[in-house]
Amino acid sequence: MKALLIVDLQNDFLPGGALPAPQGNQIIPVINQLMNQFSLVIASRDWHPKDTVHFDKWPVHCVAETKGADFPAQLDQSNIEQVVQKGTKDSDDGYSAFEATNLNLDNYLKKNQVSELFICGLTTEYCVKTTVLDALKLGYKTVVIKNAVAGVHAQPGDEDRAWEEMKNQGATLVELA
Ligand code: VGL
Repeated sequence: MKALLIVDLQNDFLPGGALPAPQGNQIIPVINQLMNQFSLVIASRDWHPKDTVHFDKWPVHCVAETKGADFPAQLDQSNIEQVVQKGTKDSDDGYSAFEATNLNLDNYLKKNQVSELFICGLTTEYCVKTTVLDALKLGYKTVVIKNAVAGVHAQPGDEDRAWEEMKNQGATLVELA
C-alpha cells in the first residue's frame, strides 16, 4: 500500500513566517489535490519547546501551540489521518519525521502495510531530505513529489545538492498533478 507523508507544511515555513520557503504557498493547492489519490495521509510537524538547541542554529520557529506551528488555513486537513510531532525536546533538531516522539512512524507505517511512501512538503534541504533519507534506510520505496516540495534557500546551491543526494540514495523523483 502507498501513503502520502506531508512534511512540515506549517505557517512558520511559509511566506510571512519565521523561516519561510519563498515558494511554499505554491505547493498547498497541489497537496490538497494530491491527497485524494491516497487512502492514507500522514502529516509531520515541527513542535519545538521555547528553548531548544535547535534555536542556536535557526530563528525561533514552530514553537508548540503557537500560530507559527499551525498548519496553514488553506491546507485541507480533512484527509489527514495521523499527525506526527518532532523536535519536541530541548536537545534534538528533529529534522526527520521518523524522529517523531508521539508515535513510532516506522511501526505505524508497517502496521498499515505501507511499502511505498510518497513524500512532499517543506523544506527540500532539511526536513524533506532527512525524512527521505531515513525512509530509504528503513526500506521504503520512496517517491518525492518534486512539484509539491519547496526549499528554504538558506545557502545557494543547497537545494540542488539536496535533490542530488536524495536521487543518489535511491529516491524516485516525480511530478504529479
Ligand atoms: C526545517 C530548518 C530548520 C524544515 C526545520 O522543516 O525543513 N528547516 N528546521
